[in-house]
Amino acid sequence: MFPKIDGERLWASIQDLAKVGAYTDSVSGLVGVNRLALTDADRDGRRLVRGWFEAAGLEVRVDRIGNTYGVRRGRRRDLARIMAGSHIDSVPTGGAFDGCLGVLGALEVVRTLNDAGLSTDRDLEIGFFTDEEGARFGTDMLGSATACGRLPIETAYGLADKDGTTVKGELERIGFLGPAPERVTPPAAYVECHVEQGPILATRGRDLGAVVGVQAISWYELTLEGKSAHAGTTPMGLRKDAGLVASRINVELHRMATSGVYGAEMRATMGRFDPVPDRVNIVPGRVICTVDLRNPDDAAMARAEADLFGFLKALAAETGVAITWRQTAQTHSVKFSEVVLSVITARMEAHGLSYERILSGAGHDAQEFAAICPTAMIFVPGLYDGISHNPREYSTPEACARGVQILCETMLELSKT
Ligand code: HGY
Ligand code: MN
Ligand code: MN
Repeated sequence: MFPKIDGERLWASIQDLAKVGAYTDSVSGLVGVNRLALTDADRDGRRLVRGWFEAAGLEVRVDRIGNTYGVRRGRRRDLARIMAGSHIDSVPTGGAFDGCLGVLGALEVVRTLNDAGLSTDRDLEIGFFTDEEGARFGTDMLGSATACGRLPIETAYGLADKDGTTVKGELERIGFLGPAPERVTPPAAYVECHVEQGPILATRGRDLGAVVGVQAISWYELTLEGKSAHAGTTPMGLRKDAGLVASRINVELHRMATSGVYGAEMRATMGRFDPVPDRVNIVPGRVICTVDLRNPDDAAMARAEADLFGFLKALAAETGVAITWRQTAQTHSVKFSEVVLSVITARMEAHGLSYERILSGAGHDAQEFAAICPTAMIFVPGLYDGISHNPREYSTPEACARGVQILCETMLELSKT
């Protein structure tokens, strides 16, 4: 018999956390969430959730990269623990669910076990990881990649935002540069509950998703150096227009992604496009822009990158605009554990829930844990085509409760010895 999670308490926690960093979106008029990593809003969200961890009787620690964990002791401390978590930092135009459902869902599991007076064989450890989004310091899964050993902490500390402010400086400023070592010992298993952030589950009428893995991700920052010039007096043939070159790169990205040459699932995005001097009557002399490539197939990703580099070199030679680039994030495609997935799907079937085995289009902290322990994820469908990284992000109280009930039961099953 499994305890029933309290869906209303879960929903209330999600809504309470969403108030931290709430903003009214200038485009949609909707209230969204802006808790960009290591800002004051992120600090306030961290303090709130850490307080909830403490109130739930967890042994709380903050590590050297700001990851924050809470441990609920089991009977057999000699055994490896079961972990669950996600992130509470957001993109600047975020919603209430991305990451938060996984952290507050894990907290709801603890609260439920406390209410039921249930103990477990293994320790349960929940947590939130620093800067999963990468939207400020330029690389995603920063905290969990450091915890699991993909990113050296000195590299993480040295990353800086557009203003040159470093990760380390911000951790110190907000009081979340903790003393605990950043590397984790491998847990027995890691499970994460997350909104799907896409249209598949809702379109197919599925209650939940059993996430089989994550596609490859590759981010680049490009610097285009042309020549700023008078928009009225400079003949078209004499220009070195960095803005035009950036636009041609964006068109090429779209052509590549829709060509089918790199597989039907390839996605490419130029999310950042910063022209300088950014004035109506000046030909942009410089543009800093970004490229976000996604592909479920590592080999196809590598081909796309090589072809893109070839395009950039030829474009520079043709236009006289210098193009340099640096990779800011790279994660290969990840397969999750069939053992953990079998527990997740067994619990879904026990509840008569419909589900889809689904590959994640978005990156997640779980993909870092997949490198060190058996890992899998539970997806909860979103409304409005599952839109995310947008204030319209929404899932229902019922769907969130279903996902967290399966998280609870999966953790309890995995905790058994
Ligand atoms: O970019 C991603 O896939 C994630 O939201 N950080
Ligand atoms: Mn997320
Ligand atoms: Mn996200």
